[in-house]
Amino acid sequence: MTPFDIALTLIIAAGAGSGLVFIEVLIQWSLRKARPSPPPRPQAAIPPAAEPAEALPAQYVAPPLAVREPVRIGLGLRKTRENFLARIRAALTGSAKIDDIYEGLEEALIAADVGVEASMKIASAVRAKLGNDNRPDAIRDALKAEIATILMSAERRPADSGDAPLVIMLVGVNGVGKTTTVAKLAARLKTERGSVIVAAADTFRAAAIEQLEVWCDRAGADIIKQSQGSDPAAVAFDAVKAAIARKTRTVLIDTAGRLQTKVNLMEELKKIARVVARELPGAPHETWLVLDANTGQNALSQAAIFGDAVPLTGVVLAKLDSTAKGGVVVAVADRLKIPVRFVGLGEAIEDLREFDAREFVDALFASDGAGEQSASGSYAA
Ligand SMILES: Nc1nc2c(ncn2[C@@H]2O[C@H](COP(=O)(O)OP(=O)(O)O)[C@@H](O)[C@H]2O)c(=O)[nH]1
Ligand SMILES: [Mg+2]
Repeated sequence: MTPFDIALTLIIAAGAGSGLVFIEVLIQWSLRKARPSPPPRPQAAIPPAAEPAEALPAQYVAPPLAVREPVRIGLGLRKTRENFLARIRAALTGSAKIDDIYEGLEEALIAADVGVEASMKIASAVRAKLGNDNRPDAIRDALKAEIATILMSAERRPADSGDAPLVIMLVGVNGVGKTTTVAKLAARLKTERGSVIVAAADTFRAAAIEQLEVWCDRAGADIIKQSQGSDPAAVAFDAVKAAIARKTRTVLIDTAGRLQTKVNLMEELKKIARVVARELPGAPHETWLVLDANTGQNALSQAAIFGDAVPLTGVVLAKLDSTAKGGVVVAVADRLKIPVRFVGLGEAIEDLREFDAREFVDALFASDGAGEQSASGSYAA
C-alpha cells in the first residue's frame, strides 16, 4: 500500500465514522421526539393533584331523608345468623348422641351471646319437650319456639300519655348510639304520631348538641337546647314545657352517658326524671336503655346500673348490624324482663326497626338469604 493509499483509507474511515456519529445523533434525536417525555418527578412537599375546585360543594349537604327503604332485620342480622346457624347445623349433624347435640346447641347459643344461663335454660326446655327425638328439624323448630317464648314474655304495651305529649328519655353509656337513636326515633315518630321535640340534654360537649341539631334538621323535629355546660334537667324541663304549650305529640330526651362520673351521671338522670315529672305528671312515660349489641353480656350490668337510677321500661339495641352476637336480645329479655322496643340496623336515619319477636326469630333461623326475603315480606316497612 502506497502512502497515498493509506492516507485515502484514513480519510474514508474518518468520514464514515463521523457520518455514523451524525446518523446516530439523528436517530437519537428523532427517537426522543417520538418518546413521551418522562413524567416530572413528584415533589415531596406538594400533595397529589386535588379534585378541581368546582367538583367540591361549597358546603356539605346532607343526603335527603328516607332515600331508601328501612333496612330489613334479616339483613341486619346477617352476621349473627351466619355464625349461629353454622354452629346449630354442626351440632345437629355432627353427632347422633343426644348429649352431644344439646351440648352443641348450648355452645351455639352462648357463642351468639344469648348468655350462659339463658342458653342452658333454652336447651333444657327443648330437651324436656323432645326427649330422645333427635330429628334436626324437630329440634330446630323447638329451639325457635323456645327463643320466641322468652322474647315474647318480656313484651309490654307501650305507655299511653293520652292527650299530653309522650315523653321518652333515652339513657345509656357513651357511644352506644343514643343520639343516633334519638334522631332515628324523631324521624319515625314524626311520621307516625306527628310533631316531635328533641331535648338536647347531653350538654357536656358542644359537638353533641351540634350533632343533634343536624339530625333534627333532617328529621324535621324541633330541638330545645341550651349552651354547653348548662343543666341537662333544665333543658329537659324546657322541652316538656314547650311541648305542652305547642301541643307537641312526642318529646325525646337525649342524655349524656359518661359512666366515669357514674354517681354524677346517675344523679343527673334522676334529676331529669324528677324535673320532667314535676312539669308533666307521669313523664317520662318511657325510659329506654340504649345498648350496643356488640357489648355482649356487659349489657346486663349496664342495665343494672341505669336501672338503679331510673326505672327502665324498654331497651333499644343499637348496632345489631355490626355484630355476630345479636343473641344478646334474648339475654336482655330473659334477665331484665323488659321489652326490646327497637333495634338499630345501621347508621342512617332510616335504619331503625321496631322489634318484633317472631320476625326476629324467623330472620335468625332463615337459611342463607331467605331471612332477608321473609323478613321484608312479613313486615311492612
Ligand atoms: N352500624 C351502626 N352504627 C350505629 C348505630 N347506631 C349508632 N351507630 C354509630 O355509633 C356511634 C356512636 O353513636 P352516638 O349516637 O353518637 O352514641 P351516643 O354517645 O350514645 O349518643 C356513631 O358513629 C353512630 O353512627 C347502628 O344501629 N348501627
Ligand atoms: Mg350522644
